[in-house]
Amino acid sequence: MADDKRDVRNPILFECAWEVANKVGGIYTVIKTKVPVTVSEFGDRYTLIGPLSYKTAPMEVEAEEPADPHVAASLEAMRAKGVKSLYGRWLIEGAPHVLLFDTGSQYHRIDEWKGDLWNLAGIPTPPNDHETNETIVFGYLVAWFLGEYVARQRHTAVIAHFHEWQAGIAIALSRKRHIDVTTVFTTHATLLGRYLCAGSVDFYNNLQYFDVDHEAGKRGIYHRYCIERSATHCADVFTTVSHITAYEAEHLLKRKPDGVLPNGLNVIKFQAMHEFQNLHSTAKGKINEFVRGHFYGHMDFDLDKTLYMFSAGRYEYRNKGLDMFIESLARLNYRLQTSGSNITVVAFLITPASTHSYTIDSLKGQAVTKQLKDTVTEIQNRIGARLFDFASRSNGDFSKLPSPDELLSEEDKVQLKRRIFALKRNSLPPVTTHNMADDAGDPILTQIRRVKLFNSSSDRVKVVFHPDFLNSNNPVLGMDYEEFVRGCHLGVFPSYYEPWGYTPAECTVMGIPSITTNLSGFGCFMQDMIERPEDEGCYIVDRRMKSAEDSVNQLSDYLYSFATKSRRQRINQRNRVERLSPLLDWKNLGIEYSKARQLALRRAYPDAFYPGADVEEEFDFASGPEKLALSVPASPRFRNAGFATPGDLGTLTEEMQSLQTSDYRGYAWPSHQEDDEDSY
Ligand code: U2F
Ligand code: UDP
Ligand code: G6P
Repeated sequence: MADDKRDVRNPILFECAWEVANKVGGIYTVIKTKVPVTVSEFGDRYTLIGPLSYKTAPMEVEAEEPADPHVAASLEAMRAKGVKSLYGRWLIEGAPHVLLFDTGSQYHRIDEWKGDLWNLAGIPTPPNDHETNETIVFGYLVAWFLGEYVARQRHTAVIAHFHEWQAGIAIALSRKRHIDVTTVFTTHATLLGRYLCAGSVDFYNNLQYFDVDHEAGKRGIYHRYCIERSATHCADVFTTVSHITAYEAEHLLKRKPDGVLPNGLNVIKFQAMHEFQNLHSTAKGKINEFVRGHFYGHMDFDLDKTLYMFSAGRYEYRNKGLDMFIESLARLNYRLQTSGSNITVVAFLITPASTHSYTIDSLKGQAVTKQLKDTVTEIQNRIGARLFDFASRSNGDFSKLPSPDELLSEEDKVQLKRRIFALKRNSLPPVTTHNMADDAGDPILTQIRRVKLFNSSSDRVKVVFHPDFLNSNNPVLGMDYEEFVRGCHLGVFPSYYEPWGYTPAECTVMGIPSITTNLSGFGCFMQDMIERPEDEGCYIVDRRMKSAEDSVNQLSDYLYSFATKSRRQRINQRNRVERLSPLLDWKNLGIEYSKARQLALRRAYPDAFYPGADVEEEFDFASGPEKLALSVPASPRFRNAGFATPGDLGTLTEEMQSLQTSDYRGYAWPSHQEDDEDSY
């Protein structure tokens, strides 16, 4: 229940997620990278709330006493009832306040709380779903804390922002218990969307026809779905990370999101404009070394005419479009072969699968090339010593200079021959670097076998499947992911289900061109923001209106035209891509979060915002986080003449200008526009 006496001008913000100081997946990246802009807006009025993991917390958090006496008193009251928590600073850029609850300290109350959840919200919970049990205990602790806090601190408005269903229980509880906070719920995908897409359904054409309860029940996730749906409906403001997920949420969670909060990154600006080009060149050198080792005995291609393409992410074969990538590589191979091209493409697939460590062959490849390199260095040193000796004893007589034969000793030749001999092998360079747990059934390997991309000499497209995330300590391809991306020429992410997709966004800020689809949040975002994304090195495959066959052809065309670019064109394209970075910078995207919070305040405390109220002037949305500086050269052509933030696409801004609290009117799905209007 809103207490109208609360001051809405400098609100307190609690942001709550399962991945606060606890890395599981993409939400951690979202929250961690967003902290600096949120801290610059809220300062000490900002606290993140997450679960306490005794394993990782000591590395992530420095304990501290709360400066806010109401937080201290609330935690003390909870401690008296046995709740364990850790309050301190999260040791990341921005050093925000963080509050972590130990769910284990209250696990004994799980049955009581499950009963309460059933009575309050009709949400059933099975006994053995550990993740849901954790979610319930965590949700009850967060709601308990919020209740304690607002009972003590009665003068300032409190915004509680929650991410994903795992943090969602506290939203329903806050509403049912009339806790005087205003809530925002952001979903980064929908549970049903993930499950349905991973199967083989025609997801997007059937979105409005799914019997959601039945589908959730069939997959054993009805209770989780209920939690997600209750958070969606109980929140004052409901948002997602992209328009495509907004559309999905509208149909699967049955509430139109109020707006879209795109994911940003912390964009690092180098002192020298072209530093990222130099980084590309150095990192490519390291990939070259790996390739020499992996393809030992078959290095019949010129590394100066070799392009590195890659796809990376969690192993969701169909959702991440790995099926489409491999098929397009086969077509690219054929086209490069028939056109007599001298270009070689090495395509990397970086996605974790179950393995039994590296193959002997891939370790051997790196070892024999390293030995060759060491031998060459030794011989080089010996030649240098001999040359120096000859020259210093020549006494000015040029005829005393040695012939090449005298410089390379017989022993050197034998040693070199031995190393070269070790490079011989009878088998083709392997497709994978690891021994797979399920070699025969693995979807990537099965598809590679089907299209026969076996790394033979005549193949212009070679494939390397690295079934693990990258790490600079690895003995094979020992590079960090970021360095690897910088060294590549093109990232390929033809996703079918991708609420946002950080991988192509990361490519963009590193100045590496990438391919995505119009079914990924990021792809749609770029399409909305730039007039001709493909001219800027941001290629978008149409997987919405085209058949799978046509999409594969479009992807192959993109790959082929990229492979036929000159070095100068590639350098130019990297410059263009890098210039798009401000679009993805939290400094510009953070404002969407501000707008969502403002809307939440308006909905909870409408009287504070009536036209003419003194507070009205204070809320000048234009003075939010720094906007995109449009001193950027004429190209890229940003779509919006004014501020290029997604809010201008008609989401939260529109909502607030009209001072209405009706639902979001985002983009209608082209083919279903009329149906949408009928049903809503
Ligand atoms: C989305 O990426 P996420 O990293 O959140 O995707 P996942 O790591 O798959 O997590 C999705 C949820 O599913 C849960 C997990 C998360 O809450 O706990 N989950 C599970 O139940 N079982 C599993 O085996 C694995 C995960 C999104 F997909 C990206 O496009 C966005 O870029 C990202 C950030 O917005 O959010
Ligand atoms: N990534 C990584 N190491 C790798 C490959 C990928 O850390 O070897 C990271 C990558 O930087 C990105 C994340 O994995 O941040 C994948 O995020 P995305 O949003 O593309 O997909 P999600 O897995 O969240 O669905
Ligand atoms: C960067 C470097 C150049 C190098 C180029 C290679 O731009 O600054 O010195 O020639 O990368 O580009 P490529 O696309 O062939 O890897």
